[in-house]
Amino acid sequence: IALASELRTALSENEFHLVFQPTVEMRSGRIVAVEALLRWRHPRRGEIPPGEFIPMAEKLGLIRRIDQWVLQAACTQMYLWDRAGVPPLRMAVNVSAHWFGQANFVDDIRALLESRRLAPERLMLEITEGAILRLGEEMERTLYTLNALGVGVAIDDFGTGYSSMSYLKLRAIAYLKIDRSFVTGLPEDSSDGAIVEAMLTLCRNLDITPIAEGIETEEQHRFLLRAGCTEGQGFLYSRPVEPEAIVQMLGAER
Ligand code: G
Ligand code: G
Ligand code: MN
Ligand code: NA
Repeated sequence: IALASELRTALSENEFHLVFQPTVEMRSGRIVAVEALLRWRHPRRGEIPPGEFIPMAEKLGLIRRIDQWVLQAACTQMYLWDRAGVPPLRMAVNVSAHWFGQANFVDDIRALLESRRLAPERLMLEITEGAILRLGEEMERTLYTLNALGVGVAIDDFGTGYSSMSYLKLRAIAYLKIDRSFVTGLPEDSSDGAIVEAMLTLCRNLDITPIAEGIETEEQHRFLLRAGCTEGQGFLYSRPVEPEAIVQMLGAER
């Protein structure tokens, strides 16, 4: 309960910051995107992981303001990287169902992109299957409007939610993030192998870009590459890092 009241002031006290985990193109190893991940630096308890405070923020009705802060901070970071000479990357931002489900969600996104003079194609929004399930018809309209705007939508933690696949028929999902729980057992676990191969076939046939998560070993990388996975993320390539590290990784590459 103490932590909950401190979460209320964390925004105004500047206790949040973002780290960025690179996403690579599997064939080349080139960094093509980053995922913004929220961190709470608590003055006494130190770093608190989002797994602990995001559910709390949802219960307290704070999640929308936090998500808006994250999106603004991520867009500002893109602008700063541009100025530092970092080649344009796609920026992935996690969005909760609470905000995604709001009627004016797309207007907020459009206004933010315009204020930072960012091409919509550079932004990707990650939502979970659970969020899709909760939104119903509202979701359909939001997805189509985002598509028209040029902002890509990714399904995060694909295959772990309590959801059907019928939303894929809308043809409005640009990316599927294959959850780490299916990648961990590769290449030995034949169930994980079968599931991942099926997901990759699905992506290929629906024109969706697959992004595998939690890749930690060369063997996992090789399996996924051979099975046709386009993009990957995981400790094998990079942990989530501070913004300056992205400049060091990519600024020098030019
Ligand atoms: O960074 P870490 O692995 O601890 O993230 C744990 C979970 O918290 C991830 O699954 C991610 O989806 C979620 N998360 C991280 N950053 C954000 C954020 O800015 N907004 C929301 N809604 N969720 C986030
Ligand atoms: O739910 P979401 O996929 O948005 O969360 C990403 C989280 O997964 C981040 O908190 C990040 O720290 C974590 N993560 C990223 N890559 C790896 C990995 O290779 N192994 C493990 N164990 N965790 C990872
Ligand atoms: Mn994510
Ligand atoms: Na995920």
